Amino acid sequence: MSSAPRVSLIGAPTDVGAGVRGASMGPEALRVAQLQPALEAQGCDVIDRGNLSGPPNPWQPPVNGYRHLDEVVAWNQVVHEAVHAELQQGRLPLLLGGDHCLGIGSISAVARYCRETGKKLRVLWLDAHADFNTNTLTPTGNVHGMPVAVLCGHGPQALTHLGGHHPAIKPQMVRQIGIRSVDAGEKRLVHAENLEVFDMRYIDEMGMRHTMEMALALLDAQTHLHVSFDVDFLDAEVAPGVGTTVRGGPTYREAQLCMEMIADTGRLGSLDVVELNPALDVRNQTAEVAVDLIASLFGKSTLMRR
Ligand code: B3U
Ligand code: MN
Ligand code: MN
Repeated sequence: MSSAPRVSLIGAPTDVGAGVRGASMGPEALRVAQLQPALEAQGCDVIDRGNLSGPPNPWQPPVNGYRHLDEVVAWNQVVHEAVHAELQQGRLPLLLGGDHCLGIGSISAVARYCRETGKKLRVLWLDAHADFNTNTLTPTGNVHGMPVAVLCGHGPQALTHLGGHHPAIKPQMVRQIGIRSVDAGEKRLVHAENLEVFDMRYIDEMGMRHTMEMALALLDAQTHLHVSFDVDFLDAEVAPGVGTTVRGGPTYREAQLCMEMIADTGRLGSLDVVELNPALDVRNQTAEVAVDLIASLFGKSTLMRR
């Protein structure tokens, strides 16, 4: 990284998009795991903006295939404005989720900023899930299973038009890594939209190094790289503190290499860390692993000089 970025931590303590409660405690768990000092050790200037506020989780069943749509919209509106404001100030927004529905507000803001500044957007979606459901495809109605589809234009108008541009992004801007759980209808949409997915089989066969070379190909000086890090990307043995664990994810070492190779591009412009669920964690270990990985994403390396 040429110069250490100026990072703004933005807490979004909600689980309105999730099927299991507890991701609302994620921001504080990351702070307790010393996220800010870990970033400062990499030379970052860090401001913690504290937590955004929004409606409580009403814990209701889905309506028209969406659970808590009004609350999801409200949270994403505040996230959108907060993320956009940081980018406009030349800072790197680090969204502390909260569940992954918040990627809608965050990435629509990044996309808007890229349109305003003529940058090219590349989104890396690190996740066990494709998050490409719609209200007719979803088995649960949980909006955290839908953010990529919404960003690509499939969803309710209140979410798809959040940044004033529809669709917010094109599927070609996205690379998904670590995927190992996709619902049947969702899988058809992934193929129909030509979403580029490096699933666990691909990583098993080709290795993380080759996977990341592919996912990071064709970046240039004009590229803004957004990383949306769903903590359930990691193997459940390393990261038990998430609501929807899926066996067979990247190991700690594979995840480290993934983060280091992203750092080496020098193009990281914004980050979401979502789905951390302290209610399911063991002595905050998942938060600590996430902080270790975020340090690598910001350039921490054992021997190489920065
Ligand atoms: N695909 C399932 C499960 C799921 C997606 N994202 C998470 N879980 N975290 C769904 O509900 O859409
Ligand atoms: Mn996700
Ligand atoms: Mn997930």
